[in-house]
Amino acid sequence: MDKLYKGLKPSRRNFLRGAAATGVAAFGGAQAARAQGAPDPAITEIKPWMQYLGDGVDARPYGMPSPYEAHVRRQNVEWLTADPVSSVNFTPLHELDGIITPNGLCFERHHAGIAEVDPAEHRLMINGLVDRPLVFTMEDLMRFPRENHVYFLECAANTGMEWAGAQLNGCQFTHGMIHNVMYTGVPLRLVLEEAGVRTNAAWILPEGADASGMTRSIPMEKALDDCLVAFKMNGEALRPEQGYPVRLVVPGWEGNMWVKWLRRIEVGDQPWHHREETSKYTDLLADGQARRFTWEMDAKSVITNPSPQAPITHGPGPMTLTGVAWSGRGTIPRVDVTLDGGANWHQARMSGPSLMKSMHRFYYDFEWDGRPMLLQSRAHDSTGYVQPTKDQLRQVRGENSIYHNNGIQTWAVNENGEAENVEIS
Ligand SMILES: Nc1nc2c(c(=O)[nH]1)N[C@H]1C(S)=C(S)[C@@H](COP(=O)(O)O)O[C@H]1N2
Ligand SMILES: [Mo]
Repeated sequence: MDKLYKGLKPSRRNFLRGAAATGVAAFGGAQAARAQGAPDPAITEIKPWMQYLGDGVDARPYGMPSPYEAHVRRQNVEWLTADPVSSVNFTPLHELDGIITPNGLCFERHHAGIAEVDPAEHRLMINGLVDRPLVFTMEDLMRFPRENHVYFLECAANTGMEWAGAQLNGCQFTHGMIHNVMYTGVPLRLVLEEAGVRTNAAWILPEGADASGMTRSIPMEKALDDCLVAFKMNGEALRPEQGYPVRLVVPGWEGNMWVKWLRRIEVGDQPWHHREETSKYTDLLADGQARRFTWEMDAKSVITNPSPQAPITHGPGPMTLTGVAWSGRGTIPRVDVTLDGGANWHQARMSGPSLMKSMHRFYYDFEWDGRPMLLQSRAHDSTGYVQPTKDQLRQVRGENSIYHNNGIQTWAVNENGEAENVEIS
């Protein structure tokens, strides 16, 4: 026992309480204090798993989470769409920490379901305004110099249901159309250079191999900048849900452009309005005009714990609040947090890698007095942009829009620690 706890430093919690900063007390705060009164069966009893030999190394060739983590899963909202084949499910943000989304929990958005592609039968074709139209096998693609980058992918419709007011009770549903993954892939620039882009080429039209054959026009400037033709996510092959064997990565831009099951890239001199999805991804303003080409994802943040699906269960005292922040324009040097609906703001503690166009993790450590709270977070990105309130957004964009809602989210926490999605002005 002694040995187990020896390495532990006095914690901030015990320091605040003035408790003896050694041994068990330093380890578990209130929990450990309780255990000192009555014997804790979790310590005194011999548990079943101490009495049998466990699975050997041949039993789990592809590891899965503990059965006790079965509640950690993607979820869809049935009434949202007519059919699960053209629909969306949501990343359980409130169950995650750090900045990387595990592959099996990355939200999915399909227009025609998941294509099950045989990589040996898959090709990527480059045609249009190029000197040499080319067809690549997967093996050909992997011979290019490849790179690793962590990027978030956010659907432009993320938080769209919240335009008119607080609706869905949980950050999984209000903010879960996002994932953050390390991609391994070839810079699109290298693939385009191989084909020889003509001087009058200004746009590309990537196309998917799924039944929706999804296409999106992307300006050449972006294609040559930081786009990737990616075949790995978090070290392993892309999952079928995410476009196996190859997808386009369009850092910082709306998820719709990240074409999955990428089979063709046409090079042209203007956007393909008649063929692509762009018409749907516009933001209708109050005066009937629509914002077009709103590709970049604005800075945004959300508190993931506590939140409606993750109430405070431990009562008043020291606690850590956490959340995520991201910007399609750079990094997130700073996040502010308020416990009282914006009367007082506190600078959050950032922890983990701060990477361009990637999710950032923030924490705020405080003593909860047990009184109701109105929690909000406000992201600042590296361009100096500050996340607006929902009302500020509505003043500029009206109420018709669904896309690009990056307004500040509020959770009302009651004295029992339960959280609810609310809106305050
Ligand atoms: N081929 C193809 N690519 C696609 C889609 C699709 O239905 N088919 N959906 C797009 C949309 S709208 C989004 S938000 C992202 C979702 O990526 P994900 O499923 O990895 O979360 O993929 C985009 N790429
Ligand atoms: Mo999307």
